[in-house]
Amino acid sequence: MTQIKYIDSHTGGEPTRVVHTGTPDLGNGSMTDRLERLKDDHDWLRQALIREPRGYDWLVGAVLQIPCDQACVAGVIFFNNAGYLGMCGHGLIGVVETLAFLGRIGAGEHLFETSVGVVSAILHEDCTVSINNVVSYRYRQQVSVDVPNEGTVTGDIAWGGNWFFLVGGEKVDPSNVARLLSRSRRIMTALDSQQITGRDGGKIDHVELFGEPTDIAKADSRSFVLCPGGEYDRSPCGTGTSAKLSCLAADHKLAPGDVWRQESIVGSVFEGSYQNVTDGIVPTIRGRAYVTADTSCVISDVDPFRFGVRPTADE
Ligand code: PYC
Repeated sequence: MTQIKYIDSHTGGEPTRVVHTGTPDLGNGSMTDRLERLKDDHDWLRQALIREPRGYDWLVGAVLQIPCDQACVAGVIFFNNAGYLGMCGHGLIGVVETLAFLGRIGAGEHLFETSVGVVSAILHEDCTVSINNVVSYRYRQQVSVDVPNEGTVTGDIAWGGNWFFLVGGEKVDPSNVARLLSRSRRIMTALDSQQITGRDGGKIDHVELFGEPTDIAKADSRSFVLCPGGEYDRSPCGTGTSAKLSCLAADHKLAPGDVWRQESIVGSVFEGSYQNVTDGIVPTIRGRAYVTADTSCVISDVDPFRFGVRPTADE
């Protein structure tokens, strides 16, 4: 029998499960090395926590690690139903709230090691969190893809810690979720089959559809984000908002330091801004997480479904 302790939270409606006790030994290497070790030798942890009956398809998991760099408060490895994520914006906001809940950090700036680099986060006095994401950039503009049942769809390819294909002109509304899911999945499959990738062949594993916000007094845009594993982000997506900011910057539609308010399909909002750097922008994303559970889970050797009932299609 194995016992794992984790804290659940949600950031703008999107859940994060942060494992803080009971993680297998992943060594002392970089977060990339430890991610590989988790994937190769201990994927059971991801399966047990994300698959039913303990989890569900849109849940993101995070494992806390002792960082290599003593300037960092923690190392973090993110995963979901399909595998492992380089960075996760809503997830990092959840990690900050979780560490505050555990009494490990207070208000102020904190550094985190991830598999795509060191990112900083500020826990504000009002309990909101700002993350300074990895350098983000638009890789290609106005790329066409042939999508079954639809024809040519044109969008931008941008990096925000994950690879995104960004398409405008959508009606983003909860009443439209079935259609948004079906359309974004078809776009994702078409990108893959037509070998349209990010830089160095990086797989585009997020599709972001944009439309008008519910209320222009509340937000500048509303988005629907399809994640690897076939589910959609309930939050405005931190890495997706970073990718969007890189396109706005490249198009000179948002000045450095100005605020962009990105609304999600469920109506939650992240505030984003950026600073220019040589090879792109450094996005800042601000949102709030709330703890929903403080749990110890039991993985029994005799439970036939201890590692979940089924793999997802993408696993
Ligand atoms: O907030 O960056 C994000 C994210 C990625 C996948 C789900 N959420």
